[in-house]
Amino acid sequence: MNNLESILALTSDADLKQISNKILNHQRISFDDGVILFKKASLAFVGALANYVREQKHGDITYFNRNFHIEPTNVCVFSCNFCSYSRLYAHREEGWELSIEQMMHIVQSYDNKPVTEVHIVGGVHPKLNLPFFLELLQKIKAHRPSLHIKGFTAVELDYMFRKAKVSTEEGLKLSHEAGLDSLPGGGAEIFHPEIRKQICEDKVDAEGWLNIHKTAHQLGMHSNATMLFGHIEKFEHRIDHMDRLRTLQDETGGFNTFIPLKFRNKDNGMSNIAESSVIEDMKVYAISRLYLDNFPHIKAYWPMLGRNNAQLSLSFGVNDIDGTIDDTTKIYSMAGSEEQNPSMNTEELVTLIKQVKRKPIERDTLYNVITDYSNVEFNSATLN
Ligand code: V47
Ligand code: SF4
Repeated sequence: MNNLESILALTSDADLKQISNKILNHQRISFDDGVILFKKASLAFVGALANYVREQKHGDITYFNRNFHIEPTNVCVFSCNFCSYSRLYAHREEGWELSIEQMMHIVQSYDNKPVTEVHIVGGVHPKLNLPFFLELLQKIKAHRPSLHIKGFTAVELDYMFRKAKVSTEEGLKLSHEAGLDSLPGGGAEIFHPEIRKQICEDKVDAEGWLNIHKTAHQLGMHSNATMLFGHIEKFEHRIDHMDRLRTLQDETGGFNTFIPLKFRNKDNGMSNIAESSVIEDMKVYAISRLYLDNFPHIKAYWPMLGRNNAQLSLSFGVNDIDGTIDDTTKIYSMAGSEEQNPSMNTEELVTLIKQVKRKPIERDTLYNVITDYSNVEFNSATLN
């Protein structure tokens, strides 16, 4: 009996047996199945199944990329309760807004480095608008045409397009033409209105978020999707969230990666809520892998999760650990993430992946292989 068979043999629960049979027979699990997994299954059970699916799809491959972040501003017109930024609108003296020149300076600081992607994400500043960002996109592309620009959450885009009085399609076309290559997954939070109105009432709703991604896919752009979990949502809300994504993915096929984001509770309007346990976090990764059968990749965002738990997640359905983020991404450090100044170089990332016996592959944003590091040995590779 292999590891998977022995774990499945341990359960006598008829529901769980039926779900595992579906997965082993490559059948889609239902909404109710997803909820049952959260309610009844042990971590070992969902983990073994998720690892089976992960290895069927990707073997031991674990992807990472070389990217850097630009946060144009931390000032935001919205007031999501879980966000440590939202207070800054009231405390403007703590806020920053970068000019195009300053952002180009950041881009130029990577001129001699082999990065393949810039991830642009920030608050929704009341003054920053579509023409400003179109100019930024054009300047980045003119300076370094091969750099993939993954930028602006659906929340930022929705605000910019409404302010510029352009349709979603028009706005995305203009952005794409100016150099925007793909959309990051932020702003999704929890789609269900029961939860959304309590945690982020004033920003784009589920339909708006999904419509922006759908339109981007129709224009040939890829995107990611996140889910902020571990606060006031119930299991049903998590599955509802994934279900809406699975349905859209059936239609467009434009999503690359699903990124569950663990809620961190430092210094925000939801600090009274305890953070989820590592066991719960791993269950979320595993059940995401099982539910989102049409998503190619599940990503653990290591600056939020910490390095050890990112390693652990590679046995629970995750096959991507983001990139060699090399900056001070304040949205996470301010919310209490493990990593205050997240940065890992390639050697450290490769070591982290090899330590758990997976195969490190550097990818570009669209998952084209750049370098297979399986046989590359670093002399001084140590990780604490
Ligand atoms: O949507 C804000 C999250 C997201 C907190 O597409 C918090 O590759 C936890 O979407 N606790 C933005 N999370 C970041 C994002 C992202 C990150 C990495 C990769 C990609 C990608 C996208 O940050 C927001 C929100 O869900 N966030 N505050 C908090 N207290
Ligand atoms: Fe603004 Fe995003 Fe923070 Fe919400 S999560 S307050 S939209 S920066």
